[in-house]
This record gives sequence, structure tokens and C-alpha cells, in this order.
Amino acid sequence: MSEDATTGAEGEQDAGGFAPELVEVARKTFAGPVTFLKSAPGLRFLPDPVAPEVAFAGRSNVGKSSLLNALTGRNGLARTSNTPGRTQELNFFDVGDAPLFRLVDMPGYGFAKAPKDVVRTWRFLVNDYLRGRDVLKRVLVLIDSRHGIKDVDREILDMLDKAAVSYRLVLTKADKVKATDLAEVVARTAADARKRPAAHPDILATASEGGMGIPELRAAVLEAIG
Ligand SMILES: Nc1nc2c(ncn2[C@@H]2O[C@H](COP(=O)(O)OP(=O)(O)O)[C@@H](O)[C@H]2O)c(=O)[nH]1
Ligand SMILES: [Mg+2]
Repeated sequence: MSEDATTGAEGEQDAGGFAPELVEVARKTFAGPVTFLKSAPGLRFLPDPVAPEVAFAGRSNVGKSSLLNALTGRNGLARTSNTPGRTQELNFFDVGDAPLFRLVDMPGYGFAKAPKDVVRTWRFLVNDYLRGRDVLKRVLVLIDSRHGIKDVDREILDMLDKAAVSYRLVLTKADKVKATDLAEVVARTAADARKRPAAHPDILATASEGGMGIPELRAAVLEAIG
């Protein structure tokens, strides 16, 4: 009896802590217009800061483009590629008419074979954007479920903490690990997040293949833009 009382007392399933109403609004929002706005290869090419922005960051090959496509239900929106480190630009996407907000696909980091000057250019562009963009509401930092947080990830997390840029950790490719291993990496990643001042304490586990966590991630984006 006591067990029944603690599970879904009002007959509503909450999706990863998000109110069902928010999940539904998020679903509708992402089903509406989503259009590519522009690529910015440098700070002076950034669009006018007229709408709130949510940026996606992560190691090359972490599944960033696939996740953006899954979120928006549009397969060709962000180019997915097996060649890491190719995109060195910030890519802006308008969501909703007006637009309501913008998604920003950031260039992948930690590509070992990238030349030194490419890494330097990346670091300046990304750091300056992340630290200086008033309309940036949150960064979603993608982490591969199979590996958890790596040293290359720590570097950007430390920078975000230091600059007090609000961010949230999102595990990708959750379909590639067993349920027990996923629970373990979620717990480990959440423990790390709770020690980090600018990190949201909750972790989202997602898979572009199969759609795990995608409705919740949409809700997390809406929550971030307020
Ligand atoms: N099984 C599985 N594979 C994925 C998932 N997301 C991405 N991938 C694969 O991982 C590779 C890199 O994905 P991509 O989205 O291009 O990564 P990006 O470099 O971070 O943009 C591609 O071969 C994708 O098909 C996922 O959720 N599940
Ligand atoms: Mg990509």
C-alpha cells in the first residue's frame, strides 16, 4: 500500500522531473519551424543577440549533430559526419517564428589530430562566445555514455565554472550501453556535476537512435530559456 502511495499519486508520470505540460509544450515547439540561420567562423560574424540561445558543446563525435537532428525531428538539419573536427564554426538555428530562441551547434573539441593553430582558433572563438554572450542562457555539454567525463571535457567544464556560465551535462548514445552501466555512468556523472558550481545537478541520458530522453531534452531547453 505504501508503495502505491509513492508512485504516481496523481496518476501522472513525470518525465525526468519535468512537468508533463512542459514536455508537451516543448514537443509542439520543436515540431514547429526550425531553420538554419547562419554559420559564424569568428566573433564578428555572430548574429544580432535578439533571442535567447542554448548552445550544444561536446567532444568531436560525441553525437552532437545527431542529437540536434533528433531534437528537431529533422534529419538533415545539422550535418552528421564520421569525420571529426571538420566544423570549426558556430552554427545558429532559429526555433519558432520570431524566433522564440536559438540553438547553437558549437565546434567539437578534443580532436587529437587537429593542427595547433586550429585548436587555438577554436579555443578563442568558443571561450569568447561562451564567456561574453549575454543572450546565452545555458550550455548543454554532451558526454558519451560509454566513456563518461574525460580530461578534454573537464577543461571546458572548468572554464564554464570559472566564468559562471550555466550548463547541464547530457549523456549521449545511451542505446550503446547496458542499463546497469548506464545507471552507473549517470550516477558518476551526477556526482561530478553536484561538485561543479555552474552545473545543473541533474543529468539527462539520451539516445538519438531510438529517442531515449529526447522529449526531456526538449523540455530542458525550454526550461533553460525560461
Ligand atoms: N548508436 C548511436 N549512435 C549514435 C548516436 N548519436 C550519434 N551516433 C553516431 O556517432 C557518430 C558521430 O555522430 P555525430 O552526430 O556526427 O557526432 P558529432 O561529431 O558530435 O556531431 C555517427 O556515426 C552517428 O551515427 C546515438 O544516440 N546512438
Ligand atoms: Mg557534428
